[in-house]
Amino acid sequence: MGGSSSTQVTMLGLDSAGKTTCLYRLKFGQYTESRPTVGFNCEKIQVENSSGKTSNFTVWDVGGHDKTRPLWKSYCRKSDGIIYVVDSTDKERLEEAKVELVKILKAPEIAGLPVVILANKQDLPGSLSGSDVESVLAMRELPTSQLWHVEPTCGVTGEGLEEAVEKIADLIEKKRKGKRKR
Ligand code: G3D
Ligand code: MG
Repeated sequence: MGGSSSTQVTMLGLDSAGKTTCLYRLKFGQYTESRPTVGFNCEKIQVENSSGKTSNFTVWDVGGHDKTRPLWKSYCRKSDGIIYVVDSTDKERLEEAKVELVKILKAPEIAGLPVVILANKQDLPGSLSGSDVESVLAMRELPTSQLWHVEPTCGVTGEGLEEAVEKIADLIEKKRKGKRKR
């Protein structure tokens, strides 16, 4: 652990789930941000923790009519894990988020990557709890080989975000160890 190792994490979710807000809250260690000047929503941030381990986050909006799909898929090929952000207050769009998640996890570029779901906007009244989000997204119906975790978060206060980043790092490590054993 630590040293010069770095992980690539792709953050995905429907627009307005809170990806950008969460990213801006992830300020531990060094924090640099760049917004490509291209005409679609892609952000990259590098986060360095106290032990010098860096995590590179690339963030994309996903959705039914998303023309950038081939692009984010090719990013996922270089990724070690996925963070998938949902708006826990928007019950209708949680259905859409589920459909997209199932598609994403089936894509050959992504199949087998660990995923952490951010059940975001926990501060708002009427938001579904982490375990309710887990049921709506039918996480337990995913293949048993899929590593996943649901973390309740608030992008505004930052609650749950460090835990989520630690969790994705854990799952990535678990996946690597599992591969080595085989
Ligand atoms: P996106 O990058 O996934 O598209 P954004 O989403 O980060 O732009 O967030 C969309 C809106 O949701 C923003 O509000 C943002 O402030 C709000 N938001 C994000 N996370 C949370 C949260 O945890 N709690 C609350 N209450 N709001 C959140 P606006 O009003 O700017 O559209
Ligand atoms: Mg955004």
